Amino acid sequence: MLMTVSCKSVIVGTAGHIDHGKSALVEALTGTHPDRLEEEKRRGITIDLGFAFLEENGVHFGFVDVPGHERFVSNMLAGATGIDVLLLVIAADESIKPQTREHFDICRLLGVQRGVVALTKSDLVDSDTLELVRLEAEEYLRGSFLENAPVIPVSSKTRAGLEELKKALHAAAGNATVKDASRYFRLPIDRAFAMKGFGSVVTGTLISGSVGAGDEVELFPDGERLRVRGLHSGGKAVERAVPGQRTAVNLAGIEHTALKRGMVLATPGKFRKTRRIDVQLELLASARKMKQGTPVHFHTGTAETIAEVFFHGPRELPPGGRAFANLKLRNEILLLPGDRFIVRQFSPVVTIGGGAILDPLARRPMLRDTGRIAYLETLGRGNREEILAAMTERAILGLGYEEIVARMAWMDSEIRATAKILSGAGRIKTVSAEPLVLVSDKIFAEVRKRILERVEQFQKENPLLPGIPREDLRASLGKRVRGETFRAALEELVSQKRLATAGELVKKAGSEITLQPEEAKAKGQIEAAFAAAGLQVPSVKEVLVKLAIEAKRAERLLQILLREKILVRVSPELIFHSGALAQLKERLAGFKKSNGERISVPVFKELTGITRKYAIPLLEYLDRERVTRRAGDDRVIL
Ligand SMILES: Nc1nc2c(ncn2[C@@H]2O[C@H](COP(=O)(O)OP(=O)(O)OP(=O)(O)O)[C@@H](O)[C@H]2O)c(=O)[nH]1
Ligand SMILES: [Mg+2]
Repeated sequence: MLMTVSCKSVIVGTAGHIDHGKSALVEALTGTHPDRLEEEKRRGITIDLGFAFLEENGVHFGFVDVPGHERFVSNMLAGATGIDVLLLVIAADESIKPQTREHFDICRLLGVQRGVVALTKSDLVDSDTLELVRLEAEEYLRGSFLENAPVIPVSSKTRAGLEELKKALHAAAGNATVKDASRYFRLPIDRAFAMKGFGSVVTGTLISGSVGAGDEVELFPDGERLRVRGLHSGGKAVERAVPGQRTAVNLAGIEHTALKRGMVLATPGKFRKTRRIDVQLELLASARKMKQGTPVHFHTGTAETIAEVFFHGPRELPPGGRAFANLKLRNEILLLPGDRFIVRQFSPVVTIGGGAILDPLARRPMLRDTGRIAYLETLGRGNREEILAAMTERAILGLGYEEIVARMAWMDSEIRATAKILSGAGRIKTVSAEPLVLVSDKIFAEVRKRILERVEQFQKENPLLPGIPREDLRASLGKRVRGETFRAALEELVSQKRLATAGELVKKAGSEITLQPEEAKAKGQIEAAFAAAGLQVPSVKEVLVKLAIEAKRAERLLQILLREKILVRVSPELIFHSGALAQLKERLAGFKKSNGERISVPVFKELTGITRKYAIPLLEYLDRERVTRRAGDDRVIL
């Protein structure tokens, strides 16, 4: 799909203490007051998220305005997802207050990388106070991602400083990395409602990929597949929405009451919701030390649940510390690597830390999984080759394509290119290209070794059998070896001329059946018995009972003679010597020369001197061999 993006799309999120003038500033910048609710207007505070748009100088700004009240931090968190540029609001008459700090911590933990500081209500203070607040702000932000951010005094009342603020927002927008429209689509839902004449509509900040009218999307965590009926992006109806925009999606086939904040729309059929995640966790310096098993409020995207924290390393995390942790979530959520989250204490409810998802599909930590920390370190470093190598190594059953996508959200080209590099370097083995299945070199070598051992053992135990049936060999390796791995390993052993296959049988290359003296003798006796009988063949049983070896071995010798085509099975009961059959064919050829091509069953019996019991199966055999062809009651000699 071709897309022309005329405008850069950037999400600006406000943050700051209650009553510091965030909403008024958004209105002063965009002309839209973001407070929508009756209660907000009555109380003069923001309760839930508000939105406004501004298109200027080739940049499309989507503003997300958050509430400053400490009771509504969870709403603020839902809005903080997907922020490209932070607009940190500090009122000049109050300076830094608790939610200034909390909101700022949240934005830092969520990985926001740039922003602008607005000193609002500059009309209420004198220039000395303004300078003091500026110094306090700069001091507070030192060492953080806003260390060099512009600090701009503004007044929504007098409009002083607004032009300068806009310039600063443009500069920040210019530096913002564009979210990738070519990746998988994901939209965390922050509102769901019904619109007359349209049906269900959800809104959110499009954080990745793109979505178009007519697309099918998957709703998480419910798993329903829904069709996109129409779209609004940045406040306008569009055919396709690209990331970095506030997006409204009109969905077919679902009641708006079944949709709510915290759910996610995503590319269908790729991802899995999860309840166990491995994360990099950071505890704020202001927090109390965290103990093993601590329950916390867990916020990610627009979702919120409760989590219990289990550390992979030391069982306790000091304030300001970082650790690898396994989180057990109360509700299932869609999470992907790199997603950020915030944790808040139970009581009092304050933000105590946050971090990034490393493995969204983790399991309960197990003591015997000693490689887990090293694996998480690898995930944390983010080198795709190292990650895929480590993932493959940990996948005893082999690693399939779908698993890689669900765990890492990598694109097809990324997966194939990485697998190719690792295969080329001999670090992993691609046992199937379509669908892609990878196994570690170690596991592949192990499977090859076990196959060889099995075949050798089988041939030792069954010297008269030509090989082990492929399916039996496969089954003998157990369920932990997948079909693709088995096939690739067998193929490699055959191409290395260590094993050979004959039809469905697998044997050691170059191996021949070696007979014991008494077996060789018995084999000769069987052949002689059939050779001497000509077309008046004895029953198999009759021949075998006369031998000096037991029935099972005798039966195998018969099989060998059949395989060597010395004997030929003409019907389930009748076996002939190949010499006798060759003679018969010659006699028929002679008959054709002197009597013509037609021969009846009675004449055939006469010619061969055999009874009907033998004549019919023999003729049917000759038909199959295309020596004769049936024509009514007669045969035509071909
Ligand atoms: N004098 C003056 N008053 C302002 C200015 N900006 C906002 N105010 C006033 O300050 C009060 C709070 O402004 P809001 O914009 O609602 O503050 P807020 O940060 O959005 O508050 P919450 O959303 O509840 O956290 C309102 O009465 C505004 O009129 C300003 O620049 N100058
Ligand atoms: Mg407000």
